[in-house]
Amino acid sequence: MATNRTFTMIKPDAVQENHIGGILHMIEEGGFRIVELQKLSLTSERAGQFYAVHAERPFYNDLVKYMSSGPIVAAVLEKDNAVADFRTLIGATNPAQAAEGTIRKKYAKSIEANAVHGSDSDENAQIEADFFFGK
Ligand code: IDP
Ligand code: MG
Repeated sequence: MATNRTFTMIKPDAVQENHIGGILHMIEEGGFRIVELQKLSLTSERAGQFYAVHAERPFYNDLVKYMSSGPIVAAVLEKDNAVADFRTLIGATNPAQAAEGTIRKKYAKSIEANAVHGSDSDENAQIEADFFFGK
């Protein structure tokens, strides 16, 4: 995958509260094209695999429980400089520190239930997109 793609999830809290449309609107308004899109639920096993990089962190078990607590929306997005620009659009991990105009500022409820995921590198964007949409 080239540097013009990133991967996102709309997390269970945001799906539960009917923010799929609002978040996809902000994504499109931000100049991203949605190239893959799927609503699905993660088992705790799959959520654990996705976040395996955080397995040693104190919040890992809660994170896996949360991410498997209800449906999510997974998507692949395309834009020049997609990874960095999408991190800017979503804002800081902790919504208390997220800038005005960001998705997390508007929709996140807590540092855990923070509405959206965004890949942190081109390499991880490819791995994460393949995790959901790979053949
Ligand atoms: P990111 O999603 O902004 O890249 P990461 O540090 O990669 O943040 O953490 C992955 C996810 O784990 C976060 O989006 C959030 O849901 C959760 N998380 C991160 N830090 C904490 C914490 O200190 N307490 C609880 N959950 C956390
Ligand atoms: Mg991360």
